[in-house]
Amino acid sequence: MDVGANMAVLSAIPAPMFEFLKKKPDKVETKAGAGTGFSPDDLARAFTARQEEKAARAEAERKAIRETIGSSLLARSFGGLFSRHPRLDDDLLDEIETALISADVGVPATTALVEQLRRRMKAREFADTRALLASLRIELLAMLAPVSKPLVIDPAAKPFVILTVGVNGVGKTTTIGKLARRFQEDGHSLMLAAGDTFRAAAVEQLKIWGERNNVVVVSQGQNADAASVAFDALQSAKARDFDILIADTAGRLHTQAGLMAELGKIRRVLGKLDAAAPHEVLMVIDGTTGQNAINQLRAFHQAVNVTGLVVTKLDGTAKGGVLFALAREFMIPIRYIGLGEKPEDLRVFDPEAFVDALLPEALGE
Ligand SMILES: Nc1nc2c(ncn2[C@@H]2O[C@H](COP(=O)(O)OP(=O)(O)OP(=O)(O)O)[C@@H](O)[C@H]2O)c(=O)[nH]1
Ligand SMILES: [Mg+2]
Repeated sequence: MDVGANMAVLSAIPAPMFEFLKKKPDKVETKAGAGTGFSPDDLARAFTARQEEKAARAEAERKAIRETIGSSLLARSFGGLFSRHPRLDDDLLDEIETALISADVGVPATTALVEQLRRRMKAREFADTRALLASLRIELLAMLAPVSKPLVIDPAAKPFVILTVGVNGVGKTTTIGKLARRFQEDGHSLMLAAGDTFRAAAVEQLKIWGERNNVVVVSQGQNADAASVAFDALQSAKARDFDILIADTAGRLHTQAGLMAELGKIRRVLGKLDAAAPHEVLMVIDGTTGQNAINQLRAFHQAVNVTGLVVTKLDGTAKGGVLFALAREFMIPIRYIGLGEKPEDLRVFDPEAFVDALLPEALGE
């Protein structure tokens, strides 16, 4: 694993925002702002600024997805398809099938998609290839719609506990750094638990970063019991009133029964302190894994009841289609996608931007 890359992500997290509200109020306090030290105007301006900032960020997320996925190998394999096959015939359908299979959409999902298109083509429902493309886009979107549920931090959960799990090297620790940046930008206080106790470097990298960025990291050194680290961290986060606790765990193969059972123990131990914890079990999946991702998710889901997914490394792969296969098989929300190694390269999953990038509406023209 690459400690250096993780450190780059972790150390690039900016100071918390909300500087505006930290400034001394320059107006006389009135009734509506009484007790807060801010006038209604101050609060209204801060609210508007916050809304604008959120809208700008959502647009930036969609743009990043369109640009990165749009230039990926996957999108390129769809790219020439309609110009090479301007006619509605079986050749076009065969090409679509090949493109979907090579993108790792998986055989069951691909067959369902293509057979549906074939039926409608034979029934002369499509006037031209553009109409067929439009229908394919709708079908792809429909597959992703059920898993489009962004992670919402419940303010009533104090702290909101996120347990990250996944096989080795998929991007768990990097994702935690990216998430920490996001949550800080949203004004949340957070604590991290260095639950990867297998490697000294894993604990160290979180500790060093925590010191630099003023984020508390709970650890117990190498070979400590991961469940006991999680327990201590939750106890401490509760006592100190943190909004969010993110627990890292060591990577493990989904076939290693003992290690998978350990994840169940971490889960149970957290539940002793807060019956609702962990509030999110976030499984990180390497988007380049291919169909094996299905087996991984099945095993992790069985062990710890996964509630959300992050699919990483979708930059520069032709295999992003695994998202469709995962969605079809499990319907577990895909919270974020990883589009690179930089801190900002974790994006809220937006199915429309994703399908738009893979199959632009203009492709059939
Ligand atoms: N290109 C690309 N690389 C990524 C992405 N996410 C993570 N990586 C890289 O993947 C490598 C492994 O990331 P880690 O965060 O260490 O993965 P991990 O799951 O914590 O690994 P273990 O703790 O060893 O199981 C690092 O080099 C990361 O920079 C992504 O979205 N895109
Ligand atoms: Mg790690």
